[in-house]
Amino acid sequence: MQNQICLSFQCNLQEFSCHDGTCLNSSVRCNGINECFDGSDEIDCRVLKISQDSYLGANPPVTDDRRTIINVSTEIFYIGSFDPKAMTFVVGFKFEMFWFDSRIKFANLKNGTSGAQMLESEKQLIWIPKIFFSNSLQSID
Ligand SMILES: [Ca+2]
Repeated sequence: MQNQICLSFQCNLQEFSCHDGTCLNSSVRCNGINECFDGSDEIDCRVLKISQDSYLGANPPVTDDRRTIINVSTEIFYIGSFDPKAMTFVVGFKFEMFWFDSRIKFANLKNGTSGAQMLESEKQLIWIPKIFFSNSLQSID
């Protein structure tokens, strides 16, 4: 497949150039709606850019000293019942993990929930830390 790129010097930095040279606001690029006459604003809207030949999703990203750094944040927003006999308590919390994977590149990202989103099939390709709480009443994924 051959892609043709039409450069338009009429578009400003906040605009996207359709293949026919029409300038549209960049917010319409990869929003799921064909605004360009030729639909070029919805071409190649994938979010995840990895080399499927060299990226191994089973392997974590490592730093130069062969470590994988994962920053963890926990926010407890609810403390419920406490049963001292059973030695259990109920708590609601938000658990977030942050890490950097230099093997992954993203494109076509938008602020908020509009626009291109990473597909579930794309999420399956990347390495994500597996976390489990062995002493919880319910499994948490
Ligand atoms: Ca569009």
